[in-house]
Amino acid sequence: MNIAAEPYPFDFVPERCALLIIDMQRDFLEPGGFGEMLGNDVSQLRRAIEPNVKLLAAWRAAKLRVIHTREGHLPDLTDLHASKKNRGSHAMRIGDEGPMGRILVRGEEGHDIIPELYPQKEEPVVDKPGKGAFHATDLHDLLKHNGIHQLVVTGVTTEVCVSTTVREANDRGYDCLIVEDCVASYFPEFHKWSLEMTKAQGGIFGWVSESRHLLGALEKWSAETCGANADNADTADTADNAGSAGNAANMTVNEKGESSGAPIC
Ligand code: TIU
Repeated sequence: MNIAAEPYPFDFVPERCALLIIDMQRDFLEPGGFGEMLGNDVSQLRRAIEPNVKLLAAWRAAKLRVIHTREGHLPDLTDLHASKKNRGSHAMRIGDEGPMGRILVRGEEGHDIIPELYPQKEEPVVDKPGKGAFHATDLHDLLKHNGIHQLVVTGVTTEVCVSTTVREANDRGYDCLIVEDCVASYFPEFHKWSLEMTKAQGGIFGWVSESRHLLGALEKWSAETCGANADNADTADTADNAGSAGNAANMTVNEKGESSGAPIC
């Protein structure tokens, strides 16, 4: 299924595609967190919340794979190298006590995902110590085991963790599409140029599109697949249909959140 995108249409294969939501954490989006501590205006990021809420709802309704990431460190900071800890000249550093708990530390309030986009229990959450979601995580294995080779990427910030992750994914063989209105930066110019860089040179790192195109495609996919499922349900007692693999009624999501086949409508 083709989705309008730049530099050219994206060949969306829903059952092979995950929605990867990068670091929509309180530390970055709410006052008092790491983002603000770095001197940034967090309101710049908040415009991406609503489009993400809509896209996530549609993705969930289509029963497709969703993965969330969080940037942060172990409470003893053994996974925080000195270079990251000491960078800049801030009064507060990663691991220090802030208004939402210890800054960018796993298990603290500020480290968690904002309530609007809170993960459901079957949705994996990848905790990452770096900017890229592949560095020092099991994301690549998780995707391989679930048959995923395309990523629709949203989250914050466009030029830091989103862009780093897309570049890592590109080098590992994934086709990535960044959803322009679902990513955001503290710096509008960096956001703009980061997207330009992604799609330059024939899509050197991937594709850029808008959530409305994804929403349309998801609606079409759900209607087609659920239509097929309804047909199967009508004839489910015939020998030809009983137990057939790969049909629309065949999608399962197990307790580990692993899915297979097509959506349950
Ligand atoms: N500072 C900044 O723009 N971003 C980060 O530190 N992390 C993410 O982008 N997630």
